[in-house]
Amino acid sequence: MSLIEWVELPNLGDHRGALVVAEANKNVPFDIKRVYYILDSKPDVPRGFHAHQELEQLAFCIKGSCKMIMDNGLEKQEVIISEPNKGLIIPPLVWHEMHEFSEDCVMLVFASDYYDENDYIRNYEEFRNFREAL
Ligand code: T46
Repeated sequence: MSLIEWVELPNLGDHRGALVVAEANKNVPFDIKRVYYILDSKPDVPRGFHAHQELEQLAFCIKGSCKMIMDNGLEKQEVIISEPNKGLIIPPLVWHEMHEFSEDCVMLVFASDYYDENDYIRNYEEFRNFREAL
């Protein structure tokens, strides 16, 4: 599977404006158990710096943009998330970092499970070891 995978949601907008629809197990490729959003971020204050053991996520910038660094331990790529209906899949066991948030950025994330701090690997060395042990 490619490190960078996008999901495009249908925009059913009309002259009144945009209307974007996300449906679990249909255009979102998992059961959505949690939704969170990130806003009021600072351009020079990065976030993330972890991988998940099992959690699957889909992240959109429904307003503004940010740069996402994705690293599976073998390959590292960076992408800009900037379209309200084009989300980036954050699969398990991918170290991810968010940088360069625009002032107006609103990031919306769909997650396949409830919050569980035990699912996070927040140390890069530990992440590398975890991957190598697979
Ligand atoms: C991710 C990236 C894209 C909760 O209590 N419940 C939650 O659902 C979330 C998401 C966070 N928290 C707590 C955990 C921390 O004490 O809120 C605090 C800030 O979370 P964190 O430092 O993990 O935030 P980010 O922006 O570094 O990472 C977040 C998500 O946590 C993470 O799963 O993949 O966004």
